[in-house]
Amino acid sequence: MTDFFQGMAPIAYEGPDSTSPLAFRHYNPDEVVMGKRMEDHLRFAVAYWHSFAWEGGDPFGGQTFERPWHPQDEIGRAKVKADAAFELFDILGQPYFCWHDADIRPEGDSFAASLRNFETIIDYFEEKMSTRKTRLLWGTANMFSHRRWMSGASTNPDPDVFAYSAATVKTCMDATHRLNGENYVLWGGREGYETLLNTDMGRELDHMGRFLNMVVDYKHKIGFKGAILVEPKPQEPSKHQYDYDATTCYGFLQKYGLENEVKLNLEQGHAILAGHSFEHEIAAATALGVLGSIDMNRNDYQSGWDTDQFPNNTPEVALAYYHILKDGGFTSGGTNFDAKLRRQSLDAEDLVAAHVGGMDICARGLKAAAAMLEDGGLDQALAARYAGWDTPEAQAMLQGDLGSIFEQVHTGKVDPKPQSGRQEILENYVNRFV
Ligand SMILES: [Mn+2]
Repeated sequence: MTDFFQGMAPIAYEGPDSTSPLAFRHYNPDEVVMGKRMEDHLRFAVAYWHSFAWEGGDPFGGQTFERPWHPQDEIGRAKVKADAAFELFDILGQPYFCWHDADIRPEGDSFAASLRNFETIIDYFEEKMSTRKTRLLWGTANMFSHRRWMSGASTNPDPDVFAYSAATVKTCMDATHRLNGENYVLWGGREGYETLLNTDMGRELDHMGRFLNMVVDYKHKIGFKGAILVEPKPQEPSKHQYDYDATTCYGFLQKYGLENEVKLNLEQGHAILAGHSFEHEIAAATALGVLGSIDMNRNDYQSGWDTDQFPNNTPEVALAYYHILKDGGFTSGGTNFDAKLRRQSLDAEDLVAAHVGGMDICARGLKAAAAMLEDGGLDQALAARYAGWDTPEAQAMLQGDLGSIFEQVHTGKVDPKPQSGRQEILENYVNRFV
């Protein structure tokens, strides 16, 4: 036990009228929404990196947080950090957590020394998880922070770094498998480039494709049943990231024969950086059959960089879950809070309140999304808008060719009559639910 959270009690559901700053007003794990418990729909995870590894630095200043596990360079303090993390999990009652190797263990002076530290903490997690409901949503490798990754991991021009990346991912997949993780994620931290003047893009993409094939082969070799997920992001830290957005990733997966093996972990903030909305990315992934999991957060709409704030916008979140529910909901995936405190939010209470608020916003969004689906208004509007395609003539056209279609149009049998897209009416409809 640490005294970091000072014995804070587990957060309770008190209903929408509660005025307590630390109570759930909407997240009621056992409440049934569209035939499924809310906890089983949302599948919340706490992200170790933002909540326990990040020290409050930004590009202009260093650490603002002072935690009992600082400095993070020693295995004893890594265990104190783990103690505090599981205390937060007990307070929130969320079912999952997620980590990078570098979040949970101190870096050693060799690959083998880092691995010993990592395995010590994995043992420690295993012991803690054996007496709790907390499970692992996914594990991943941090292949972007240490200077060895400055020119990329699997796309590095140096084959020694490719080798180091492969060995690192193997250890993280082994640990994820051991902890019964439900997915394994690869975010291409520095898989991209700063300038084409020193970059052979075609060769780097081929290496990244080969690397991901090795990951999939290893998953099958060890019998890992979870999903392999890649996470799109358009820029930052590299000027040009290869995994730009959902459709770019899908094209990459298809080129390297992985579209049936790998799915996507989509993030609200990354969608915004790519010039998309979150629901666009989710709808694109569901249309392509590759929705895996989500990293829930929000970006600042003015600053233009990845601010990783906790979500607080019900309409945005509702439309995201609308597309997730429409796709049948999560299978192995879940809602991971890839979100961090503001650097002035120093207190343990801030960390709890941030998650409580985020979970509540997601619960509100989920309930609104379910209500819209059950009402069916948006589906009816879509069916009406595309009704012309239900005729035998329209279906036959799809089997025809340009010449036969030309004959229909040229003889005057086809005469388009523009119809309203009804956008404002549909926006007003959504506003009834959010
Ligand atoms: Mn993320």
